[in-house]
Amino acid sequence: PKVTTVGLGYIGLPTSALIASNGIEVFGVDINPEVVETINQGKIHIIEPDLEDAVAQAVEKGYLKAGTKIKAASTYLVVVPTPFKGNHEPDISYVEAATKEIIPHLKEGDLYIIESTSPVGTTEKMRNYIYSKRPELENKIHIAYCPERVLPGNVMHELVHNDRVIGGVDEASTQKAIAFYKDFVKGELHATNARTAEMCKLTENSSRDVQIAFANELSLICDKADINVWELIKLANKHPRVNILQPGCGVGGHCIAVDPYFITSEFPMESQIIGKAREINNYKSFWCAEQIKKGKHEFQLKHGRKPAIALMGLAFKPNIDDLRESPAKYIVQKVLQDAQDEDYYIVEPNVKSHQVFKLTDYQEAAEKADIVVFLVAHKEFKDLEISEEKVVLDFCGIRK
Ligand code: SAJ
Repeated sequence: PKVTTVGLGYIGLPTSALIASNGIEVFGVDINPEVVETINQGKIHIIEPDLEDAVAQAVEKGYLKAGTKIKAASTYLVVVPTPFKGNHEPDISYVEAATKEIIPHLKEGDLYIIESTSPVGTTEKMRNYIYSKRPELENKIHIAYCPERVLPGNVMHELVHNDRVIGGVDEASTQKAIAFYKDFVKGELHATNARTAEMCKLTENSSRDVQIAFANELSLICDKADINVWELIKLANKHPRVNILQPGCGVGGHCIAVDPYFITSEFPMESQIIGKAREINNYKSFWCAEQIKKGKHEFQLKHGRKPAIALMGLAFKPNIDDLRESPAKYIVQKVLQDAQDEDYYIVEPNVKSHQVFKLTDYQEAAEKADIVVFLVAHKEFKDLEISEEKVVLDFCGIRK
């Protein structure tokens, strides 16, 4: 193959399929043999619009193959997860493990790129690691960092059209990596150094986290001040230089709620706002669960019976089926922990069934419940009819 990709997840697989669809031979590596087998059959193990077609075609034409062991290529892409450990410390062990396996295959002129979200300095660390094992290759290979920036649900489009930030450990590496991405990216390719590119990825997601925290903080203030936060934000945004995001039931997903910790863990004294934003967004989920509890008690006091409660939405954001790292799911779990034999209807229209939660159709749930809690602004909930006597707790602004 020309390109070996290590990691066939939410980014690695679409990226491999895209490169292969440009007539470049790609070998994708994943530690999971089931994933490898699925892909070699031209199928996919994740849900992402247009991905299945791209993989099926690339496999059929012979440009994309998968395996569990790395094959020699001229370009290596590291697209493995970088989670955090217990104390919100970034864990780069998958990047290290992938690099370790790539090292024996490297030869003069090769290009090694990390795409995984990484703490500042990771690419330089990997360069030092590579050269410690292969000193004869020093300055004879190219090493760069180029973060992915695609939005789940729109990956196949954004991979092609988004701008990319590309930072090599030296100028030659930057240029070599730019030449590589030019073949399949239509967005602009911006040259920088590796440290800046690493920080840029962390900055993008931290910026969004901070902005959402601002909206969430406003929602808490407005709740006390008896002001409709959605109307407030809409009006404030009429100002030409104000653009406030939407409050919600917390921030989830695998990026925005994670990446800021890659900054705060390394620069705890300096990253005051970034750290506080994480706290506010986490607190918002806790607060929502408390509000549901409060609503439940108030209902019981007023009606002398326990309410039936509909919990609408489990996904980490609207109109997707991804429940991982979801604040809505956290809230549902928390509410169920405190359950005192009320009836609960749990709703997630994007998922057929769930291992833990018994799911109810959204219309049926809204009909049967006394309290309807909107956690995620799924399109199905928008025009749902809810009779007036019901209590509505809208944490995602769908009924605004
Ligand atoms: N959210 C709000 N209010 C808003 C917008 C979002 O509460 O106004 C919440 C969502 O409900 C969700 C979370 O934030 O729980 C994150 O959702 P998102 O749509 O903002 O972002 P992700 O996590 O799906 O993807 C992000 C994107 N980054 C930015 O927009 C800066 C994407 O471009 C990145 O590639 C991706 O992270 C990643 O992989 O890092």
